[in-house]
Amino acid sequence: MFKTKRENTQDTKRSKSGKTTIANFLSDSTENVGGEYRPTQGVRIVEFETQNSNINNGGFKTDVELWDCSGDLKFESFWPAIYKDANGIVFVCDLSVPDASSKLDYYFESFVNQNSLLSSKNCLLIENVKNNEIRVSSLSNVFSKMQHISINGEENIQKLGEKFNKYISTLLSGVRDRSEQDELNILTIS
Ligand SMILES: Nc1nc2c(ncn2[C@@H]2O[C@H](COP(=O)(O)OP(=O)(O)OP(=O)(O)O)[C@@H](O)[C@H]2O)c(=O)[nH]1
Ligand SMILES: [Mg+2]
Repeated sequence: MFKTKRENTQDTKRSKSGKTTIANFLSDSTENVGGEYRPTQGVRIVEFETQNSNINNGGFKTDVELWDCSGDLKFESFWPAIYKDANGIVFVCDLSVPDASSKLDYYFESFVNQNSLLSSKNCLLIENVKNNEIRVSSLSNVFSKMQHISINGEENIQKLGEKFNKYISTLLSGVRDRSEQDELNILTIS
């Protein structure tokens, strides 16, 4: 979170970790950090094409549908519709917020542990170090072992696109392996 001291009670219920800012950057590569805060109402679907950096994929472009969720628990009833059929989950955190780690654990339990197709291997953690604020929350075991990108909005958000593409490549390989396995299963059954 941003300026903790100035936040009101309503704001502390929200995550404000930078999910929408990052989703906008990934979808159209415009850097607009520090703009006016507009809390996401439930979920917003962003579609874009990414260049695949994995050499095995021959540089093919991949269509990505990114569901940018609100961090506000009042939208929790939306979550099952969000994680259903998801190929991966990207967590965005701001560890300058004291309860960031416990919130992450709760989101992991709610999104990843409820979907049998997901595990921490399909997940990515983006740590948004806004304004170089001090880390006061430490990651639990599951998050400290996860693929991790650390960004400072103003300094290196540009590097995020490249790293995100690598993450998409790993997801794509997993999806392909699963569909090949499904085809084999069908052949075995028939
Ligand atoms: N200075 C700075 N501001 C940022 C950064 N990332 C996000 N912000 C600002 O922080 C506020 C919240 O960012 P959002 O991207 O809307 O946060 P969110 O995680 O989508 O929030 P919810 O939709 O409420 O869950 C906005 O005013 C952003 O402009 C950053 O890296 N640096
Ligand atoms: Mg948002």
